[in-house]
Amino acid sequence: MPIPASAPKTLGLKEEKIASTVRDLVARTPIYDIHTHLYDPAFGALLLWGIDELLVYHYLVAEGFRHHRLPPDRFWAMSKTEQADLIWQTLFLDHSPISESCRGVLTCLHALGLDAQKRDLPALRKHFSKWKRERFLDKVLEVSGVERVIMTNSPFDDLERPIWMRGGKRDERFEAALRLDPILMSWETAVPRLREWGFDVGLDCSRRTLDETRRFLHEWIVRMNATYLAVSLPPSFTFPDLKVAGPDAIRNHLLVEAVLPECQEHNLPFAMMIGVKKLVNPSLRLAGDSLGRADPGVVEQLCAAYPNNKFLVTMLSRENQHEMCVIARKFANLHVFGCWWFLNNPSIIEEITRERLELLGLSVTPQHSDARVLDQLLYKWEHFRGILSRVLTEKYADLARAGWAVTEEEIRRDVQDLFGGAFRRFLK
Ligand code: RAT
Ligand code: ZN
Repeated sequence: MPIPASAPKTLGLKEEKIASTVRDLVARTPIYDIHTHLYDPAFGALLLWGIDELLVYHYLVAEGFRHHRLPPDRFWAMSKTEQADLIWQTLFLDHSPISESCRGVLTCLHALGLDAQKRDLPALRKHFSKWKRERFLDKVLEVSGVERVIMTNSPFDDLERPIWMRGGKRDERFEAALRLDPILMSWETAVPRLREWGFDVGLDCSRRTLDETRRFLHEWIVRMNATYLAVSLPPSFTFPDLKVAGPDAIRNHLLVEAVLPECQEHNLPFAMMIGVKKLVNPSLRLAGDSLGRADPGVVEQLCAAYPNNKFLVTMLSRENQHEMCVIARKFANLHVFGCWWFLNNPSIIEEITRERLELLGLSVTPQHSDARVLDQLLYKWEHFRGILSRVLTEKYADLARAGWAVTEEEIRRDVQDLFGGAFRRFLK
């Protein structure tokens, strides 16, 4: 249907201008990347970057095994360079690199002005060896248009913990998210560590244990200046009655009597990343996780039962996305974010982004990068920008046909919301 003659002419953009304006604003609006596995450079070698790290990204490792069929222990015994060589050979030279993770490597190289066309891995390595970490960081943030990133930080990580304990200057572009998997997913492994660090906790759910867990959380929230607390949960995650004993009982006590009160006290959201089946193939290590359909009803229950808490939620199963959107319509204390992990593929991102915009308008954070290697910011966001531009253009064109022509200023505001503005408002 053409735009009706009555559509406001002076105020809004003409249909043919919408696409280029959206593309331009989506390309230029700075991004607040709310979930990554990147580190502030103060964390030294924990901040991964460069071609070999890109090639041994666990998404690619998993794909490599489908072709080379090397026994996993032989693969893990290889050096990082050898692993990268094998993945390059298998996924880029023996076959065309059309999977999203492979294409991602090429987008990164392209964005850095490197010529992958020659298929010369040693030459690519040589190029990366010229960079110093800090300069490379500035370059990647500049080219990717990312202005701030939120890390994933665990006090239980033996490499990370001493750096936090030492303190020191932080790069303001990196914020912390306090990750609680050991506390909520394997309390029996957390207890001895917490005791070793001077917290009087036990395997029970005594008042003392809960208070001491809160004291631990409080210390780390302050130490990290955390932006939110987070956990990744299995598809089986439920929220049974606290009085019912069972394997989930401790988790639920810790959740509602330690984590949620502590979040509330600091006015911080609790992020639940739901749907991971850990290590279905342990021999693949980090690449060995899978997913399962979860029950979004658990989010509904928590949002209703704890109206003074804020919840950030992303779900791993494609089948859970629609239900999640409907739940978010009911609870303003819920903010949906990202196309996580196995969903981070163009066809699925496009579908989910449309679904979210149609059900939730602009009150979502449609994407996060989950980058583990700094360079990946270049591809994860570039690929998303293309999709978002397409979807937004279509939505604004639909509005124009309904007699509502958007202005450039309105598009700018909306894109800012999707790239972090809505999240910032949710935090307040
Ligand atoms: O996407 C990933 O890299 C996964 O391995 C996970 O880290 C996941 O994103 C998570 O945060 O648990
Ligand atoms: Zn992640």
